[in-house]
Amino acid sequence: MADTAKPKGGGTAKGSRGRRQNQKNESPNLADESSKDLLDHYRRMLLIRRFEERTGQAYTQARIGGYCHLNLGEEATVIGLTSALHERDYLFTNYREHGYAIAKGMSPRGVMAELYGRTTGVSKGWGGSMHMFDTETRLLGGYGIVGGQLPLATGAALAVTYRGGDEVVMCQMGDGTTNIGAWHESLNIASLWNLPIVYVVVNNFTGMGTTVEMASAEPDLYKRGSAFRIEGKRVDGRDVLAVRDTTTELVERARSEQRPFLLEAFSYRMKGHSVVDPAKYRTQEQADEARDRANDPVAIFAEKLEEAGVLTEDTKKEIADSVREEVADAADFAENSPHPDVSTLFDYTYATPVANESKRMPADPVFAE
Ligand SMILES: Cc1ncc(C[n+]2csc(CCOP(=O)(O)OP(=O)(O)O)c2C)c(N)n1
Repeated sequence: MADTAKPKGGGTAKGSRGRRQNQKNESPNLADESSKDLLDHYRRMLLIRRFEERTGQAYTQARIGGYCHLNLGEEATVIGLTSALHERDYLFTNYREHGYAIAKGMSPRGVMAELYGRTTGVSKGWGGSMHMFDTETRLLGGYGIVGGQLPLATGAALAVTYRGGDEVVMCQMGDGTTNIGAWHESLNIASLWNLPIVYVVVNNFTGMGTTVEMASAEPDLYKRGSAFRIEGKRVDGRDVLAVRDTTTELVERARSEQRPFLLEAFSYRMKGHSVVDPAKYRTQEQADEARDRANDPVAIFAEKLEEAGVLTEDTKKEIADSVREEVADAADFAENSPHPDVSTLFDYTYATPVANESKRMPADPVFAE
């Protein structure tokens, strides 16, 4: 088990600061990287940032309904994790998944249209923010039940093994999810049955308003696989290249060794738990830390690229403009797409027809009786 970081301090902000200060990054040397790849990472991180800002705005304008959780502050984690996956690998996430959907290959148009609840959305408008799903890009949801994705992802890894495939399953979750029963059951089975799965805990230090230290007897979350003999690592989730490399190592080991692994990536949640959460439970110190430019993965990476001469002022502007256009186009596309007809409400509930499936609507007489 890699123990490169020793967080100090219990409590709240102190614990998270400890993690940040003690994490030793093995960030790759930029000179060994192709400029094209670096700029591509940067562009995709910026796309998620601007997409999520636009989503927040559209939500407050009542264009988007239901629950809505943003990846703001987690862009390096999202891009680093997904860069390590092959197209054929599967990804399961929690409800905070817009960025993952785009990073795994869904179009911003399809994701935005889903948020708007339109037929052109990736789940035909019936899923919304928490239920992006696409068999083609192999993002198999988006789950609103905390921990709901764990048994499903574990089952997918079993299916891969059963078929003799060489795909790997990645199962993303938040820190709070490591205290859910499904966590223990899933990791136990995955280890017993040698399943090719990487469980990824995105540690933003808070499950809604509850800090990791308040909820977890072992707050070093990457160690929590040890009860199941699952090797774990922690990485600085603000560093896209470090995340990519650590994840690649674990994904490829899962593939070649046919074993489960655990990765903890920490980064800051810039805003509240969901769009409607003003995060008043945070102390001023915690709020400042979350919004500190030194913890902003997009700003960190831009500075790094600028220093290395990879990102010039002109390129930065070009990227910013094209990202702005892409997000505006996605929002226009969503806005101008049709709403689904209510008669199709049950059409996509099951992959195959189910004999006794109820097709009754709440307004049907049978409900009124
Ligand atoms: C089984 C279940 N219990 C409670 C909730 C309500 N809930 C939604 S998100 C959340 C916090 C989860 O935190 P974490 O796993 O750290 O993910 P984060 O939102 O920080 O990304 C809770 C308790 C739920 N959706 N499902």
